[in-house]
Amino acid sequence: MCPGTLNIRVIEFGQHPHRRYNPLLDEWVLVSPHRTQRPWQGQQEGTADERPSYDPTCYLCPGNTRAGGHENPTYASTFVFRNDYSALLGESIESSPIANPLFQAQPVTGECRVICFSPRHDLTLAEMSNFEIDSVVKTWREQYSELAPKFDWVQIFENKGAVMGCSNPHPHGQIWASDAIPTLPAKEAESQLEYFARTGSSMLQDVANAECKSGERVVTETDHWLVIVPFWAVWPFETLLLPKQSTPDFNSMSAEQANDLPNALSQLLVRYDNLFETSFPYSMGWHNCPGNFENPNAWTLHAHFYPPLLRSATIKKFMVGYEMMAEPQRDLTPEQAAARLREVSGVHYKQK
Ligand code: H2U
Ligand code: ZN
Repeated sequence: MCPGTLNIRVIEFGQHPHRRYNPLLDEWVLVSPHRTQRPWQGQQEGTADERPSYDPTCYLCPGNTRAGGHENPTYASTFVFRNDYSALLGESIESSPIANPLFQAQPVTGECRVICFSPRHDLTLAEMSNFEIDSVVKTWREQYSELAPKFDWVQIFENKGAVMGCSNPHPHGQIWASDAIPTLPAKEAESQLEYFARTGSSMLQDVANAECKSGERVVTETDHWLVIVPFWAVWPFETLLLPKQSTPDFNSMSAEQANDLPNALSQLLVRYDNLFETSFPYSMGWHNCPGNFENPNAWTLHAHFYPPLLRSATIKKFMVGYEMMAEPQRDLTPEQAAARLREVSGVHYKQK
């Protein structure tokens, strides 16, 4: 190299360690693509997944008695009940005076519910028909309509798979509605408001437009929905489901968007299962616009999917060490993850 020549190299995403910015949470993630080849001799998760369509010992199957003593009806589609062990309660209590600002506490009230997605103990959303998934979407929307006027935050979510701490394999999700906006949605609110104030458009609408155009992080798209591995994804096969045309929440969603949603969910979840030919574990959740939000146009309805699996049905990503002490880190790039998910079949492996 001649003296005085600058040795400038730009980041190659698939090769160089780099950090990426998450504008929703105002956080950074370390990407280390050169590390994907390292050996693994640690924990292996189990994959067995044979279940009967009805389990007499399951707390969630139709007609069975739950842990709290209540009897489930012989439901035929979805079934919602108040969580027998709710993390949030309805009783409102007074705030105690703050003696020391280093030790603050505040009261919180709310309501927790459980949604059974199907009477069938052996199904998962990934294996349900679009018609069956539509019942789940309708239930989510009804629950949101009922709870959103009463609570500032309605968190609809699903923990799937024992590896995610799911307590029961019967297909189900949960709702935790609270009068306080929890930490992560509060950050998203602040970021989206700030972005709208600065640019005059919704952050996730701009993300959807850019991702549709480039296509490199798109997993699948339908007429009205887009599934991407976000540029700033932390989990190996993390995805973001968002409408192509921004809408703040389930109530404001168009009929076309609602009708098309089961299709988008199915396409993503079938691909997840096909990736390692296993019932793919994840935590997913909907982020609807909070109640009394000062600018609903700034907020885009979206769902996050955080699956822990990394390299096979038995090898998961651990968020430990550097992740706990410094910041999240990933090996596989989001572009590589999206390509892997795009390449797998859209037909569920069990149907082949
Ligand atoms: P998971 O989504 O993590 O599996 O949690 C299931 C919820 O179902 C859990 O919050 C509730 C638990 O309190 N549950 C009942 O309300 N009644 C029961 O009989 C079993 C589980
Ligand atoms: Zn069951």
